[in-house]
Amino acid sequence: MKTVYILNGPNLNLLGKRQPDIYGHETLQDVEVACSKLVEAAGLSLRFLQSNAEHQLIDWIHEAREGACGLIINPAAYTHTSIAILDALNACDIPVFEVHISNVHKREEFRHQSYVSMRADGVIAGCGTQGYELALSRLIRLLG
Ligand code: CA2
Repeated sequence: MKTVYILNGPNLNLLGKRQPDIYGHETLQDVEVACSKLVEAAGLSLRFLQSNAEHQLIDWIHEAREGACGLIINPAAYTHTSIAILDALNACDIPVFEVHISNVHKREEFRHQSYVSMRADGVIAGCGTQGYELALSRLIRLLG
């Protein structure tokens, strides 16, 4: 069975527990449940992962490169800093989508820069946690 990877960067384990004005009330587990339903309905399997460590995210991107049919990533603050994550994504031939829960373009200037956008096939920002489902439905259509 083909596998979709959804990777989440630092502090996203706090989703739904802090700053609901910016990130909403849904937890990362709620997001995983919603994504699992879409993935299963498409006959695919899901690896939904979160880490606060840059090297762990890079190792998972390498894993996805070998065995996944698509990758969705919310790199969180590494979006704006990590050339290492960009390099890892550039080594992947699968479709890559970048998701941000908040509209980063409406926020501080340092959030306007994304290294990951230089590789992403699509970018979704400001749609709340629904952004993950939007990215997934685009990925599923591309794979169809
Ligand atoms: O909007 C997004 O999804 C971000 O990727 C979230 C990152 C931020 O650094 C990016 O600029 C935009 C922050 C993730 C931290 O998530 C939290 C969630 C709830 C409470 C505290 C942090």
